[in-house]
Amino acid sequence: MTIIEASTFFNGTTGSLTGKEVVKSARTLRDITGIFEDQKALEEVDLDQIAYEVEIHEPVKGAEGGLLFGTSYIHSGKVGNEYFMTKGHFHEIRNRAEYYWGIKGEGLLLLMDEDRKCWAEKVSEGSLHYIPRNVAHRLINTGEEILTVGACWPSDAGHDYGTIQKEGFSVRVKEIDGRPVLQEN
Ligand code: S6P
Ligand code: ZN
Repeated sequence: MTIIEASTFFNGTTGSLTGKEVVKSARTLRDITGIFEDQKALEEVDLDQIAYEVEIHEPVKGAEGGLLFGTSYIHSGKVGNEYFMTKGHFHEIRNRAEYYWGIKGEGLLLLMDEDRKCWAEKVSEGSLHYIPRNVAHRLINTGEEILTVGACWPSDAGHDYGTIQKEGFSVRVKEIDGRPVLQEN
């Protein structure tokens, strides 16, 4: 019998994942232009800047019964008065839940059920968020530093981006008088 060295590392302070089976991706503003309301404001920003990055420890692909573990880094910024945010998605297998937890920065987790009822939870260092089954989720950086959020979800959950692309969330988060405000979409 042997003792095996760990091959993947998670830095709890920065959220950083390194080592084996870690997959990294990034989305620029150009990749997500459609999610912002103020299309005119998009002409005034650098579309090639990164809106968010994701690191995922992916020991399994799509298999039922597995888990995935990731860190999302949402950059700070706005398009018009709308904050940088993730595309947002339902899980393709709708009944798959997910955990999020705040690691660094300030933001909101916008949630929407299948009846399009929306609510939001404040995300900050140490906050824990249970995303129930059948609930779409989007992270929004309302602060001035990078919003870093951990996640763990079933490996077969998948992403349904199409529904949000078509119908959006029923609520938008905008900065009004220097504060985040929820507005009906
Ligand atoms: C996956 C989990 C996160 C998001 C990430 C980016 O189920 O919820 O890893 O994928 O925060 O967001 P999005 O909406 O672009 O996938
Ligand atoms: Zn998810």
